[in-house]
Amino acid sequence: MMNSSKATELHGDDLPDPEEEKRLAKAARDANRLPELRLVLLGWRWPGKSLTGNTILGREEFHLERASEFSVKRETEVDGRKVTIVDTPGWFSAQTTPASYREEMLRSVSMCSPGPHAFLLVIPVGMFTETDRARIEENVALFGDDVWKHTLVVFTWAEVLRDRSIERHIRREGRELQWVVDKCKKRYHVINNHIFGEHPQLPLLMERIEKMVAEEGGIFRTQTGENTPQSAAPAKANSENLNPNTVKEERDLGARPKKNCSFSSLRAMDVDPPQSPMVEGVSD
Ligand SMILES: Nc1nc2c(ncn2[C@@H]2O[C@H](COP(=O)(O)OP(=O)(O)OP(=O)(O)O)[C@@H](O)[C@H]2O)c(=O)[nH]1
Ligand SMILES: [Mg+2]
Repeated sequence: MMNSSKATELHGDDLPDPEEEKRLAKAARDANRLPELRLVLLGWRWPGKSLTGNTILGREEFHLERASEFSVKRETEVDGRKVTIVDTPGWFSAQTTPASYREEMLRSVSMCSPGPHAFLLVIPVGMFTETDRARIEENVALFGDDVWKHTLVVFTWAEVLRDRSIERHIRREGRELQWVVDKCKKRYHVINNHIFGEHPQLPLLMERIEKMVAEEGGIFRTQTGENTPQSAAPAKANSENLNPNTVKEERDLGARPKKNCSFSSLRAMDVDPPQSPMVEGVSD
């Protein structure tokens, strides 16, 4: 048992005052607070990008159960400020991303001019393979090297964790997932998409994004300084001719969690066509 003199030592003046620490942390949060937030959702097919967008916006803005070919922008006021989210077409696990999808992914940047505060790389909690890592590397690389500084992993399917911590999950999944987390400078956030509405998980995510913006000295900008797509040139020339409409979707749903679904209506109601003059406006 601790004797009284030891106890006095531990509560002495040398130790930080917890109240003071809380006050400083709040001051840092307030200093980082941004008047608006622009976010781009990235990821493979079906990890919950759209649902994550809805969770953040607190409204059913993005349609689920549809594989979108286009980037879709939605914005609404959350906690007293404008939050803009661009949802992008998910890439495939079993093949190189079609050129039209790459162009759409890149277009997401100009859809939230002058540039996103963060890319949210959506990864479901679950098995994570070398192919998953390689596809992430290949697709995120479309935005240039700097993109990693502005990317935060958002883990979905949080319920799969049960009592396990996300740190333990990352360790257990091994070096492939650790590679991704390290590329993002260990910036990650677990989101529970079953919790809709006010919940500390959202302010916490916003704070993490704001901290990242503060640490990286601003928003993401393309290397040319303009937020226009740099190049949608394919990694492999023969992928140019892939037509997403003819892709055998079920075969390509290599990403977990797998789920059978109908992709018959690829042209969702909520898409912004690439040529739309409304790219900067809300399309509703
Ligand atoms: N249980 C659970 N289901 C989720 C979670 N996130 C998404 N889902 C479900 O997974 C399915 C796919 O979610 P979406 O948000 O449409 O996924 P997506 O990444 O936008 O999919 P694509 O646009 O087709 O690439 C839907 O049925 C969601 O309800 C989650 O965290 N937990
Ligand atoms: Mg979606």
